[in-house]
Amino acid sequence: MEMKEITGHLHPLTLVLTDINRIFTEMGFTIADGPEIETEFYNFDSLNMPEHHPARDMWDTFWLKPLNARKLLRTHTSPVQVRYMEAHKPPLRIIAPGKVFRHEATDATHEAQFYQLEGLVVGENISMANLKWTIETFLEKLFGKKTNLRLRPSYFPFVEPGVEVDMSCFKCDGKNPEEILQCSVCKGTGFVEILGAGLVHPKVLESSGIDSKKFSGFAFGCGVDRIAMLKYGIDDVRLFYQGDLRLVSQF
Ligand code: 2NL
Repeated sequence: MEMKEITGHLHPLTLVLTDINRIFTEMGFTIADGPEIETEFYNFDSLNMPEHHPARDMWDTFWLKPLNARKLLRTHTSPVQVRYMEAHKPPLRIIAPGKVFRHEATDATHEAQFYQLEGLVVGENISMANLKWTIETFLEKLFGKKTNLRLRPSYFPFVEPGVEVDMSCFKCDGKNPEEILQCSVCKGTGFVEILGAGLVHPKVLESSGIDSKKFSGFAFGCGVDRIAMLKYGIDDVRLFYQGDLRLVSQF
């Protein structure tokens, strides 16, 4: 008689989120959470994006009715970190993993609902060096091997300076030119884009009641779905949300 699959499986996003929580807990971070329905203040204003700020257009937002209540589905988990800064004195080390929402069309690399991981460290003399070491250590633990980072200047309204971080490809290592060209993960570049980060903008610290003359901090954000796709070689983000057991039973 044919044996039917009877064992349960954890969803690949659950596997990655569990890994992330374990790694950061080991590094002394606290896991923070907060509401998925947010106010305009926590999702935008407190993050140095007042009304009519052009950078708001970077996030296509689901506004909730009635529109004059100014409530929305959070477009990132940064509001969780803002709420945490309001409620706690530095030094602090937190991550904020959770579901976020974008009002945009779906394709192989975009979903209207997905998971984001944000992280925040605030203390005295926190620098880009602390940011780089923390990201390096996290990625090494997550992908199981040492990676080299490449920081490129970029813009996010809530940090200054802002960077985009690439990691050397965990599949081909970005070393052997022959191998890199055929690599299915980095598509011949030797690096993969993994997250955005920077030093917390003084206005963001001040708006949560932290003295920006005394304290500084770094923050980062990345897509958990994107990390899971890279790690497990999945080419369409929509597969995570279709409930098809043929996907889940492979993990
Ligand atoms: C990206 C970029 C980023 C942050 C997120 C952050 C949060 C607070 C203060 C300052 Cl409370 N910054 N988060 C900073 C830089 C980049 O995410 O591309 N995410 C997918």
